[in-house]
Amino acid sequence: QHDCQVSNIQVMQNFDRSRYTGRWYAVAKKDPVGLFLLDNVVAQFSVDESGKMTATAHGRVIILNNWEMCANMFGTFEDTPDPAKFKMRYWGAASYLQSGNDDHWVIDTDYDNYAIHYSCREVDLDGTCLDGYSFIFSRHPTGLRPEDQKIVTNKKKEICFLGKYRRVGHTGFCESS
Ligand code: AZE
Repeated sequence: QHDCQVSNIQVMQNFDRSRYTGRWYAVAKKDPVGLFLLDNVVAQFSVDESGKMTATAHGRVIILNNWEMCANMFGTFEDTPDPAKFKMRYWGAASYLQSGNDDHWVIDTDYDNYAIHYSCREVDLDGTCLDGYSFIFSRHPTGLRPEDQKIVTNKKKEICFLGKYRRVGHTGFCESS
C-alpha cells in the first residue's frame, strides 16, 4: 500500500477517542507550505460530555517581522464516517495567528506511547498529496521508545512522508504561557 494515493491511506482501525485524550508531545513534524508551528509543540485532546473531540495546542511560531511567540491554538473536530478521520476547525487565541479547516487523520496509535497524525491540505491531480503536514506524537517528552520507532518509520513510509520530517525540540519556550 505505497501508491501514495491519499484516498488509499490506511488509518487507525476502531479509533477510540477517549483513550486518545490527554497530553501529547510532538517529537517530529512534516511541514506544510507556509507558516507553521516551529517547535515546543504540545497538544491536549479532550472529549466533552456529548462525545465531541476538542483540542488545544501550543507551539513556538515566528510571525510577521520576526516576532517570536508562543501560539496558543484551539481545535474542534467534526466527525466523519471513518472514526479515525476528522475535519479540524482551528484558530489561535490571538487573531493574528492562523485559522483554518484541515483534515485530521489518526494513522496509528497505541494510545499510551505514540501517535501518528496526518493532514493533507491539497490533493494533486494524480491523487497524491501536494501540500500536507504530519505530527509524530509521544506521551513522553523525552521522545519515542526504541520499540515504537520501527512502527513509526513504517507508517511514515506508508503515508509517503518518509524523509520529510524534522525533529521537534522541547526547550520549555511555551511552558510559562
Ligand atoms: C494540532 C493538534 C490539535 C490541535 C491543533 C493542531 C494544529 C495547529 C496548527 C497551528 C498553526 C499555527 C500557526 C500560527 C502562526 C494538529 C497540532 C489546533 C496547525 C501557523
